[in-house]
Amino acid sequence: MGAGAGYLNSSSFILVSERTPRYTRAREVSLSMASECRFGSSSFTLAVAVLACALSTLCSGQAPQYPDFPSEAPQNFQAKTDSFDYVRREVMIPMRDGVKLFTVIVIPRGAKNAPILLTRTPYSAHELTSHDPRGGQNTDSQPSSHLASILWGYDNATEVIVEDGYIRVVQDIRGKYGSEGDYVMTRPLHGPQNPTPVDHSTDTYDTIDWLVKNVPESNGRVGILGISYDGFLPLMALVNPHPALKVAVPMNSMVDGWMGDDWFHNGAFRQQNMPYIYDQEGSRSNDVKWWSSHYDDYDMFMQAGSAGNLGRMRGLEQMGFWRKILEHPSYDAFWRDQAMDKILAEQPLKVPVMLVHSLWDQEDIYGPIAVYKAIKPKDTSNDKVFLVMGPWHHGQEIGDGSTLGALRFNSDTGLYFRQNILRPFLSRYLKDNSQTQDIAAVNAFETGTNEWRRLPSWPAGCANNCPVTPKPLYFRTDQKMSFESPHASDTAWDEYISDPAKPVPFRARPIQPVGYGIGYSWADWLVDDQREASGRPDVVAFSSDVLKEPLKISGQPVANLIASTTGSDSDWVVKVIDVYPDEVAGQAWMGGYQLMVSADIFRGRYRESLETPKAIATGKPLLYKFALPTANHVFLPGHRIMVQIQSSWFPLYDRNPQTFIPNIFWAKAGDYKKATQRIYHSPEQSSFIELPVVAAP
Ligand code: PG9
Repeated sequence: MGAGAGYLNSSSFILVSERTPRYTRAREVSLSMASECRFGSSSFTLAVAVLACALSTLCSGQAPQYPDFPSEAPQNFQAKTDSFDYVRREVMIPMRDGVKLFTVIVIPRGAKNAPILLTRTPYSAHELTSHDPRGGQNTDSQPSSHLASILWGYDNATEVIVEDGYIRVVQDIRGKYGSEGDYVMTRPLHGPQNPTPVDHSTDTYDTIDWLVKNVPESNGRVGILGISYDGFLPLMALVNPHPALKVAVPMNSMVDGWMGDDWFHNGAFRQQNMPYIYDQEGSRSNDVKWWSSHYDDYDMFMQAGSAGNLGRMRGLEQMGFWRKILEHPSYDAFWRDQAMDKILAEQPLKVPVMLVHSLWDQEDIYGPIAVYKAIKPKDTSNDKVFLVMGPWHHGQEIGDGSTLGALRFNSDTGLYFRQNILRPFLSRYLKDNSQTQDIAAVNAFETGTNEWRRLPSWPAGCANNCPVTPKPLYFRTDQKMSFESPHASDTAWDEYISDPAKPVPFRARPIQPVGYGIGYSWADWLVDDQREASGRPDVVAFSSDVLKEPLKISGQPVANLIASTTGSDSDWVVKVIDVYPDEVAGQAWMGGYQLMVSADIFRGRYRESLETPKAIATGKPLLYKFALPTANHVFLPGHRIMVQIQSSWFPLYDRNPQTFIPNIFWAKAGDYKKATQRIYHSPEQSSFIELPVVAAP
């Protein structure tokens, strides 16, 4: 269209001219669409033209100048689903405060007296019950007439649910997706952190109450299960549980956001979870998305400086949970009061629970074991608290568990869990007239030998309760390790320079954001080969001699570092590693592999108190003692034990500026300083890792 020529995009008027109420909208459209009424370049001509454009159809009140052409889409489409092997109901279940929660109920066709398996989620009940039979997990996926197909994926131990005839119920928690109400991240129980009378305990109670009264196909027994956030929710269900709740299976539960799950580990902030907060709180349906600005997350976080600054640059302070994180960098009442292990330690034990833990859980490696330690002592009849640990990443137990990264387990450990542990456990508590099933109190996969072990308790070295004894493995001169303590002739320390301008990457660059699905390897990072790190000048690596006998550890290794820094604050990362033989028959890629079996980070300012950070005395050897995640591992003959120490794990964890400042979220460029770090190993100042060594049966 040439300059000066005019045209009217009349379709915008015609479209809305059928019914009177739409005229209002038509007028708005006509004015806002002035740019589409192009008559000339001068503003006066344009104004006149726009007016003419607006009046020509609207003021005449004329009907459209063409025949009626009705929409082909039915007003209320009714799908013909009689051939489906399930019936789907979508309901809004009222809570005690009047808020209604969107709930999908999927019933095997013809079911009678069937138990209910409930999952509550912030991740879309619709999504969790609408998977594509081809394995897709996107909103455009095609539904299926088969229950087994729609329930594929996250949280759904599909074959157990389908083959055992459970009624599947998935509910959006308040404030997310189809549910009404306000969203609060892992909403705490009513109390100091939550002034309302409603929480996940009351919402679960109200939901179960409604379900047993309104789902006539059910036998009135309900089990709750879920992974991660959805694994935190079954823990909440155990607080004042509804009498119809007969069993809970919290898997990879988020339990304590500060000690060692999603937000911090021992005070070091997991900044790669900032996008999670953004997406989760930005909108009800996660439509507001964090954006990518660098292919390598290492560059994105370096460019921003501090996590606080990155949040500010991205508008994250609009999200309430981010503001709470900024205000609570230390282990104060905010975190302590909502730690689920501490809460459940105070509750009577009424409902049988199976806690499921992944030995390489890259998100919630602290929670399940912490809950086990808190509630097992109350299980005096030894029939209410069960523990499963498998060689999995976060949530892998509901998928294929044959491999993890480079590791091969000789069997599908996920399938084994579902068929031989989960299935009989659920059936025992949920089915009418079910036979008592023989389920071990602890089912623990032993990595290294790749065997499942049935154990009476945890930690227990073997079925007969072989003792587990803490045994110090000392750092020695020449970067050696031994069970013999240092000699007077040993050198007194090893040192390295930690430079916040070049933090140690936690995995090979370019570093991906946290993510699952095609192209993402985040889930596997805890089993990445640590060889690259062991060769860096800012990582110190101590190794044992080649083992002649197998050495089994069951439990949590404890780091006892005597270390000094020339800074006034410092992070200490300790990694216990299995070094494979130089060549491995049949698995060439494992030759010389350095596999982390237990590792964590500790922020030095919390050495004396987790609540009140304190500057570190510069240059002074001080003890840093902290427990590492649980392992159940056999170091085989021909392997070596290695321990690596470094002072950054970037960008998963934010950088410690190495200069003490009150709140690291607001560290300025000038606060980040190089420091010389020393690890002591003299007879007087001996650093060691206490290994939970199992005596041979
Ligand atoms: N690890 C995720 C999470 C749990 C709880 C809070 C925030 C994040 C998850 O996988 O659900």
